[in-house]
Amino acid sequence: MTRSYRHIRLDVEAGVATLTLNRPERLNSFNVEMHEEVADALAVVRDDDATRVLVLTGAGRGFCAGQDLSDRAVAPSDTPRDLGESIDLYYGPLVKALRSLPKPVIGAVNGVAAGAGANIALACDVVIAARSASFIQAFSKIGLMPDSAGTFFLPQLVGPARAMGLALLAEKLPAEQAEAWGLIWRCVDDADFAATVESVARQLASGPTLAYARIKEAIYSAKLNTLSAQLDLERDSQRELGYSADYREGVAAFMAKRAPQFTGK
Ligand code: LHQ
Repeated sequence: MTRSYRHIRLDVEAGVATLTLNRPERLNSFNVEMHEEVADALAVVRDDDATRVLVLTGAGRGFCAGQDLSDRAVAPSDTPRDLGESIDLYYGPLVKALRSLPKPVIGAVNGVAAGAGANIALACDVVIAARSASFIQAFSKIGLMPDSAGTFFLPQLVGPARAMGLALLAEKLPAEQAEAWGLIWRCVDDADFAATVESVARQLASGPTLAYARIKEAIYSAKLNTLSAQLDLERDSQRELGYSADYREGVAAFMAKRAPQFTGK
């Protein structure tokens, strides 16, 4: 199934939805229309039970250069702009939608990820970057600060010292370094990038989707919870998963020494 949009593509095949940001001439930077299209596509992916993993990627040589700085909605002009509005309406909901999607999201970072584009990549659950890709907290170069939860993700992922350096100095962090610092899951050679993303997507699309949803929820709650609250959350989720068809299948397959056939239910 392919859904037609103007600035993105949504292709769904064998349980894998691929959302491609598709404004390559502007390094897939966001304008209002693209935000609206992405929000629509994410709702489609969320509501379709047959879709069990989302891959977010970019067309052309970039992943996403953040906000389209020429977009009239945010470009500085004689009339003051309320940038908070754009965050309230678009960037915040986008980050929350990716995090709360009850299925795994792969950030397939094919090229440069800058500004909000870098943090949208970090909002994905598993980030795989091509070796030629890079991450730039470009905000301070234009007099802004990281948004799209950059100030939340960065210190958690790489610690406050590196988070601060990345945000203040706005230097390009090559994918290889991003992997070494623990910012992303994996950096792979450009020649292997597409095959690696596809193989991880297929693995996740044939996995226990309900368990993945609970894993996401638990890992993302951990930072804010006490040990006791986290143990309670794990108990409640494990209880729910214990009733799932995939648990039954997983154990049956283990006992029979065969590969499990998970249905995501
Ligand atoms: C672009 C952009 C772009 C428009 C490349 N816009 N055209 C939230 C709330 C509200 C308001 C403000 O922002 C935010 C969040 C944010 O994301 S703020 C941060 C916005 N992003 C940036 O500041 C990054 C700007 N881009 C760059 O620094 C460079 O383009 C990078 C480092 C990403 C890539 O550099 P190069 O590989 O040298 O490519 P390039 O600069 O030549 O870009 C290629 C084309 O894409 C070029 O157009 P042209 O017509 O000259 O070929 C750029 O103008 C265009 N482009 N980013 N964000």
